[in-house]
Amino acid sequence: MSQVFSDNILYYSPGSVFSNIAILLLCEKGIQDQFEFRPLQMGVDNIAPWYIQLNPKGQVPTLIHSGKAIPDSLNIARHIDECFGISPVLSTRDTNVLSIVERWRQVRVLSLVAGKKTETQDVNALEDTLRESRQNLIQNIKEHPELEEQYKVRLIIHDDRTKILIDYDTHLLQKARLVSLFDELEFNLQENNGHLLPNKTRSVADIYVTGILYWLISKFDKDILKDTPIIRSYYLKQSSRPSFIRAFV
Ligand SMILES: N[C@@H](CCC(=O)N[C@@H](CS)C(=O)NCC(=O)O)C(=O)O
Repeated sequence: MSQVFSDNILYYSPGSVFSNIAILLLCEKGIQDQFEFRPLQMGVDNIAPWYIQLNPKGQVPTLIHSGKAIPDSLNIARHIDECFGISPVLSTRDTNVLSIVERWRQVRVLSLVAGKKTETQDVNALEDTLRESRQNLIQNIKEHPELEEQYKVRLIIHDDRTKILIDYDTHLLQKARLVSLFDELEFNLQENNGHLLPNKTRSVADIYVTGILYWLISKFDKDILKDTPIIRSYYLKQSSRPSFIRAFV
């Protein structure tokens, strides 16, 4: 893909967890029609110089609003909450809300589906592919010395992603994190009468939890909520909201 200039764009990758969250955010605010949704070819577009300039991490999503690049789903949430004052307000600076968001963002769901799932799993081919894409990044630095700083940021992300994909202990850690998050969520929803927060307000935390549950159900385990009835009923409620239906159905 080559860059075509436009003022309002969402760069995303269909089906990726944080892209889903960005889409859900725009739909929650009812502003999805104001943005052109542009899918990226991952592995190609996201490390191309034009994109690295917009988002040095080379990740999706990136929102372009009035020509300004806003990388990262939480920055996008804050930006649209502040720029589009229309309700619902997503409380993107509330510390209780942010602590839930950060705990859910910490689970590297990629490791659950595409990571090294057993000690003996052969990941040689994957390692070769990842080594090759690292070489491509280094080549990009040589060809675009003016973007060296940005590409160094991408290299760190690349190395972290490699660990997520080929390290068995990382896979076990992510699984354990997910189990403890589910326990905590089931408990909190019960305590708060079906809400994430004691004050029962809806917030950006609901967007993250719903978006991540949706991703886990569609890509990891469709029965993941079978032993957590309170989470299941929370998810059913969230996924029948008009914003969710606009985003994914
Ligand atoms: N903190 C970022 C994380 C974004 C992220 O991890 N994006 C993934 C897809 S869900 C990505 O672009 N991965 C591709 C890559 O790094 O090559 C956010 O919340 O937007």
